[in-house]
Amino acid sequence: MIGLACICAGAILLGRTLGAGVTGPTLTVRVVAHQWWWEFDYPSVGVKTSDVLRVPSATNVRLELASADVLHSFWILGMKDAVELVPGKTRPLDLVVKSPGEIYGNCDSRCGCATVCMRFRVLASSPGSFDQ
Ligand SMILES: [Cu+2]
Repeated sequence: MIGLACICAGAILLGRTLGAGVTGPTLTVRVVAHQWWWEFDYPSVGVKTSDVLRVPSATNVRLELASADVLHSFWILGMKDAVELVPGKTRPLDLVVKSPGEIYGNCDSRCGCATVCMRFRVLASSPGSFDQ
């Protein structure tokens, strides 16, 4: 099941139905929540980052959300509801950041750190800059 969320401030679009001009996923990122950090794995390029999700803007990015240990949740500023992450299950979520910029994200479940230590940033750059 693909999580659904809202459009906020024209910055992000999440959900099953994509906006006009946006095609299917062109980049897949495995997102794994750990106590208490985020792992972002880009298998197509063999790169992993922690606590920073880098994406090209105006591009459909498929996030494969998972938890490595306990119950977490994935939320980005602008999403109506967080996506609950249950250990052992993977949940896909399509993300389109419409324009370059920075958005904050968080885990808002009670995984043991009262959300303070599971913040992350989404850094969107133009597709040309992202490829470099
Ligand atoms: Cu958490």
